[in-house]
Amino acid sequence: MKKKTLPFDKDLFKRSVLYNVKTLYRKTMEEATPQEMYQAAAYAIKDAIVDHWMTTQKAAAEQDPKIVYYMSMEFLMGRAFGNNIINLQAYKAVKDALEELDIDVNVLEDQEPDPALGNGGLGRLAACFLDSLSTLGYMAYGCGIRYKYGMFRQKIQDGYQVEVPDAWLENGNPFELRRNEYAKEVKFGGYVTMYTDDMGRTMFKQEGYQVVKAVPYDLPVIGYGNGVVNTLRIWDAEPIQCFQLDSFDKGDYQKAVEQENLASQLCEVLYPNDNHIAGKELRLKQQYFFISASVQTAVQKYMQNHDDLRKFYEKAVFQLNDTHPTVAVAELMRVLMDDYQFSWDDAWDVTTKTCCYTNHTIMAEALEKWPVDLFQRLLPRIYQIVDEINRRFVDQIMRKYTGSAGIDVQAKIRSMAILYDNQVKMAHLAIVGGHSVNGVAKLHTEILEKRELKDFYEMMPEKFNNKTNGITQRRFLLHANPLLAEWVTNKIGDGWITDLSQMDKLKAFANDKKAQNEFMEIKFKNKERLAKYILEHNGVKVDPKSIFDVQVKRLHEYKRQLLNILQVIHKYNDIKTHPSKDFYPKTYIFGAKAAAGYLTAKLTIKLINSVADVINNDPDIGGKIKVVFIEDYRVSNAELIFAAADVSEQISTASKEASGTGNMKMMLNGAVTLGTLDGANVEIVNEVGEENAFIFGLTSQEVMEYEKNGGYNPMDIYNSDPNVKKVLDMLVDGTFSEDKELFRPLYNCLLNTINSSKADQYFILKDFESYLEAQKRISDAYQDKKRWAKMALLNTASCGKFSSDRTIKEYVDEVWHLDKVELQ
Ligand code: 73E
Repeated sequence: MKKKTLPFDKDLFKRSVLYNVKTLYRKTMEEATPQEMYQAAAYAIKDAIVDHWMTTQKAAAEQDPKIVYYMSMEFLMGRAFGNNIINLQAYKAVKDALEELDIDVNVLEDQEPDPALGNGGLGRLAACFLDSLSTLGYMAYGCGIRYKYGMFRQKIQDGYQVEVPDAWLENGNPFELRRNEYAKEVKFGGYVTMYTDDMGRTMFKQEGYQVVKAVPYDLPVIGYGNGVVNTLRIWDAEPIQCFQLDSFDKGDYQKAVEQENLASQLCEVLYPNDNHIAGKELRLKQQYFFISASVQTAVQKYMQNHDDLRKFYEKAVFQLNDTHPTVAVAELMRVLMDDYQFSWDDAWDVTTKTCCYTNHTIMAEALEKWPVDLFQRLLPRIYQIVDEINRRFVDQIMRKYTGSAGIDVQAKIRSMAILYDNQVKMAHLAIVGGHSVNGVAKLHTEILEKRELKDFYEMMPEKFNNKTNGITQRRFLLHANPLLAEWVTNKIGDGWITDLSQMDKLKAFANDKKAQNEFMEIKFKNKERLAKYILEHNGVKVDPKSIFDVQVKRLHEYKRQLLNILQVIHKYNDIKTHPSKDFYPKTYIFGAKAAAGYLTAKLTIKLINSVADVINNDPDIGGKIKVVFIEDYRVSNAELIFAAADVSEQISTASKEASGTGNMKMMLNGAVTLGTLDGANVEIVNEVGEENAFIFGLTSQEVMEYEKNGGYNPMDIYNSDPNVKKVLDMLVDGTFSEDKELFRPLYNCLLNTINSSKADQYFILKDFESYLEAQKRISDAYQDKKRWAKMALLNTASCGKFSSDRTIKEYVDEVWHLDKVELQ
């Protein structure tokens, strides 16, 4: 039986492109610039999408399925054009049509700015989830912010990172729709007054506030081959026109100006910090802004075709992507009580049944805590509600534990209260205000239950669950690696595109010599493709026959790019002192953005580039190793990099990386993991087998044990291991910089001689020897061509579990309980 594919009218598309070039630019195709052609083609694709979008929304209105609202400060969508035509199953038709117009689809795709409304894993996860929700046929809204400037673009100048604003909207966004009719008002500041309504009830009202208009922009999220189109709704802020102000504000010129300023600042820029919260007032404003607008919309949408708001949770669920959207708990309470006259208990019942929270990190610096006075000043009514939630919760703790033998009730309150030490603890609010708390990998959830959130887990174990992250194979294999995608389809059919567990069938080819050769030949071609990119962008020539050893991710101490580059320095010494020793050539590829104010991270980038300079230009090395730092690592070049990776460096300090998702993307593309037993690496090794991964270093248990006992003394290692001593000394002896002191801060991070308990907090020296040994195993394994091919192939074959489709199914079955929408 031939599978049904979505209809796509190639000729109509062609006509539409020509027409768009004419009406948008008054030009013919010959006159149009590549950017103009991209715009014309994108509008033509949008045309095709809109039909499916309307059909989906109509079916949903009739069938009234439950909807998930995925609330997130970040959606790292990556380019839409290629992905959209893939999911419309129109890639080939569009490619052919464009060819007939003498346009190369790849050139066109490169015209699109990379929408980067996110920092890293957390934002990209949200994007993968939307792709899976549509593909599986569930109704979903992504709710977020339309930042005018997304993640900064990174330039490398003299080895240093320079941040350049990301004006992604400069040429407009052909796929978005401004929906003025759904605009909402969001109120900040002022004070709360009490009044009695006609029914004699005591009511609360915010007055003397500033107000901004939240305007939604809708972006289509297309399911693969099923015609389902969901919506990513991102909010922009606009000033309210003065004549719209209520009577209190009429004529208040000062206030009008303030409101205008507020509106212009709100959505200006994404905070470029990953796994770190700076606690800025504007960030809290951003959070409340998009949450208030989203919550109001969700309630209003429900009320259009239902009358009993007490059953809201039967049709809506809010998934909070980390604590950043947690004000949703209090905002839903506010809307229910203040706008719909709910009692506290009724509102609480609905709210807790609607909200769910995902925890993504245990890094202390990423914990969101707001000073009470700031929170209260900015959100007076919300604060009042949080205060009451806290009062009731503390009561509950006391009722539960007072009189229990051996339990210190005050200690419980200290560890669990939402308001404590003059701070609002957002994670606590999210846990108390919802019915589900999940971690993002087995190990991470275990650490939450046993350590970070132990008291909560003991008090409410039924809320806790694990949802191991996943990635979409549509973007990260079908789009990113067309050669491998085609090969897989030839071997096992195309079922894997919507059911990644079918990759298992590839295991039958693991020992097949021909299959192995084909697989490695594809890897080689992808390495050539990346080598070309590196030559064009870095001016460095790399050998596609060398091992491509890749570490691409945000720069953070816990991710230990420093461990990697120290190992490279060691290898450099090794080759210099033993020039005739057999060594298989390796290319170390780095890509990473550092938060603008994170000095250690920025200095690590400089070090990587300085080491690259020395090694790449040292004739003694003869090209045996090369070091490349890829500028401006982002979703679009990530797709090239993953496809070309032989070795996937996942070397975080065990217990620190909640899950990781780059690890899964590289596995999917046939890279072998060199990693610690951290995050989802543990599950990757479980799936692929220990013999097909290279694991090293302390376990999370061991790390946590050291931490409990105040760390360890790296000086002991420095003094006893001459390799370590040599490498560290080179950081401060001028080898990599004329200014000997330049890298001193990194040296001091490792060997803090003043306060040894602050030295090497990420166990870099502790894991160094074990890491070297794992690198050696990799080099040996690679030289056994057959063994390597089998390993690489088995990695691709074993990645079935790591599809975000699987993750979403688990959320649906165990937490959200959504119904599928059926299209005719
Ligand atoms: O391990 C990753 C995880 O794979 C984790 O560090 C990341 O989330 C990914 C998806 O689950 C993450 N990012 C943040 N917290 N965890 C974060 C925190 C504050 C601001 C921005 C991002």
